[in-house]
Amino acid sequence: MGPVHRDSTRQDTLSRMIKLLQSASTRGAQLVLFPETAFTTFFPRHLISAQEELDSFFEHGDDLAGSPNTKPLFDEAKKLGIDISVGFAERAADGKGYNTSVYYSASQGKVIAKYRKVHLPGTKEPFENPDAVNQLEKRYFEPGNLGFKAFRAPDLVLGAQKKGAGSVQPGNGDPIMGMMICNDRRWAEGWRCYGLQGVEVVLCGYNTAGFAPDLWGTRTPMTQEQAEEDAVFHHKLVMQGNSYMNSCFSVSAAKAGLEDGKYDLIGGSCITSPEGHVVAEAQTKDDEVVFAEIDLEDCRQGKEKTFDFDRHRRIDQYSPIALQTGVIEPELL
Ligand code: CDT
Repeated sequence: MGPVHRDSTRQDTLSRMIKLLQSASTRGAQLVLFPETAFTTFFPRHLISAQEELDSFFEHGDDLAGSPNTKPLFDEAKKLGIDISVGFAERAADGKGYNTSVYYSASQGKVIAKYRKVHLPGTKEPFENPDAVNQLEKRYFEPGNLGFKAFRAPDLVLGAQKKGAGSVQPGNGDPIMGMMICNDRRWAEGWRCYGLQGVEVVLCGYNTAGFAPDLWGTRTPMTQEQAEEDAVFHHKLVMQGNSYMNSCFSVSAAKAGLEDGKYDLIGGSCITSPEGHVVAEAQTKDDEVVFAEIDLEDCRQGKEKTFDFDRHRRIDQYSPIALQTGVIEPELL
C-alpha cells in the first residue's frame, strides 16, 4: 500500500484496500496480505496526547469483521472468496493496546487466527531531538501475548495440490500459516517457533522507516538514499534468510512512501520461496498488487533434507536462547 496520512479518512483508506482486493481477485488470488496498521497512518511515530485522536487509530473489541470501520473489507473478501490477513491497532476489552493482525478465512466466513506483535521497537518517550523520527510503539502497545501460534488455512489449496498434501506431516493438505508483524521479522526466534510447527507460509505486514538515524544507528553516516537502500536490503535479507532456514514461503506487505507528507517508508513488499529466492516483488511505493502462484510442495525438500529438524537439531546445545535475554560476554583470558 502507498501511504495513509494522519488526516486520511477511514472511508478513503478502506476504499483503496477494497480496490486492491478486487484487483487481486482479477488475477485469481486466493489470499491477500495487507500491511501493519493498514487502516490508518503508522501513528506510533507521533506523540499523541488527545485521547480522542489516539482512539481513532484503534479498533475496539474483538469483532474486526463486524466493526463499521473495517467490515466492508471482510464482506468483500467473503464475496470474492479470498482469504485476507490484515494488521490493525487493537484495543482489547481490558483497555490494553496491541499491534495486531488477523487472518480471515472466506470459506469459514470468520477470523480464524489472531497474532499480537511480540517485538515492539523504539522507545516509550520521544527523542529529545525534535527532528528525530520516533517509534513510540512501547508507549501505545503491550508486547504480544499470544505467542507464535501456527494455524491451518482451510480450503485454500487448489484441488491438484491438495492431493499431494502440502505438509511434511500427514494432514489434510490445508496449508500451515503463521503471522508476524514488521520488527518481528528480524528475530530468528519467532521464525523458528513457526518452523517447529511445520509452517509453510509466513505472513508479515510492515511499516519500516527509510531514514531514521536515531532509531537505526549506523557506524558511518549515510545519505538518505543509502539508508533507504540498506533498509530494503535488510528487509529482504531477513525474509529470504528465514524463509530458507525454515523451509517456508513468506509474504511481506509494506505500507510505503511518504506518510503524513514527511516520513519516508520503504517499499520492498515481496514473496520469497523456501529456497530463499524472491519470486515476486513490488515495483512501486504506491498501491500495488504483488502476486505469485506458489506450490507448497516446494517446502518439502528443505523440511525433509537440510532442515529436517527432527534429525539434525541439537536442543541440548541451545539453552541460552530461551533462558537469557541480553548478552553475557565470555571473560577475558
Ligand atoms: N513497524 C516496525 O516495527 N518498524 C521497525 C522499525 C524499527 S526502528 C528500530 C522495523 O523493524 O522495520
